Amino acid sequence: AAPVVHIAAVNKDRSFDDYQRIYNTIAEKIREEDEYDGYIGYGPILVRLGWHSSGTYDKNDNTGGSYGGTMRFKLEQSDGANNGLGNARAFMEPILKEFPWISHGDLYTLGAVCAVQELQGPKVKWRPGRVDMPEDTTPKNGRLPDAANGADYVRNFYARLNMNDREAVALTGAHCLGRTHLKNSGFDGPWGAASNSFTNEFFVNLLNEQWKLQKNKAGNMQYDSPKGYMMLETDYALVQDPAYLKIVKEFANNEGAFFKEFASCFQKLLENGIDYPKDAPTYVFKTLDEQDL
Ligand code: HIF
Repeated sequence: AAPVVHIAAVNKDRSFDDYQRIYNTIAEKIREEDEYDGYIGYGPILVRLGWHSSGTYDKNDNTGGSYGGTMRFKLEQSDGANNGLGNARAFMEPILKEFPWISHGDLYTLGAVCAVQELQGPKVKWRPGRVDMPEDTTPKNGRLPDAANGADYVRNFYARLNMNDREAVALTGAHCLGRTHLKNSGFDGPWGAASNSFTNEFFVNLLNEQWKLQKNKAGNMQYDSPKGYMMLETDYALVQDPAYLKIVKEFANNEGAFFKEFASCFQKLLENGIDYPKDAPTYVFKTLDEQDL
């Protein structure tokens, strides 16, 4: 079969200001509802919603990905890897009511970009044009990654998303945000101390903490440190593999290099499988701080 083609549909009636308005509405709601998940707030789970909407992509046939907004269907929501994302979708519901013209794919990816930026991460370029597709285009469950795996699995998984080693390591730095929850994934604990601030702490902790592989309360294996931090086996794989380790050391020592690489491969992750016409606009949103809001 011919590969699937997803062409961004640029809505000529909408301008940068319309999307910045949605960005601001999401950012203000993150700031307002700061008590969520033990005062971590909604930023991290919005990053997870945006990436899980995109992470079904398969470069071999161009199926999956964020374009069709199929995360709005039960089939995709019921993938075990998406446990807990109901909270993020519920967060987005009033935003969709207020801006019914935006597609689910555009909204969920814009939410992830907003969260990264509002949590002091790098500016991530964003482009509109995803179109809600019918239910029968929903990818089958099982395309999102399983954390109980080592470096070979990680490399193969990211290759399906068209990501090389440097991109795979940079993306994983997003695990500075948020935490694992026993009731969602069967893992337990945060990756570091500053769970709602986007930094290179993930790489620093990976190199500097005393990690011990042990069974958690749910019977799953994870690395734990005396400070109460955790690493998934797929995270720890980045120090076990020599090619990955070199990049982890670079990002631990150079936050600017991490931010630069993350900004470009996170945009790529959110846009996988979409063809943008030459005249499609690219937006860089202002943070609330930059607007004195
Ligand atoms: Fe995660 N990730 N991720 N992840 N993730 C979890 C939580 C978050 C993987 C597993 C898990 C990426 C890649 C991978 C975030 C962002 C990104 C959880 C815990 C698991 C198990 C969920 C829960 O229990 O609530 C695996 C196996 C990955 C590939 C190897 C991305 C790069 C790091 C692509 C990415 O951006 C964020 C943010 C969270 C925190 C969510 C929260 O509710 O706090």
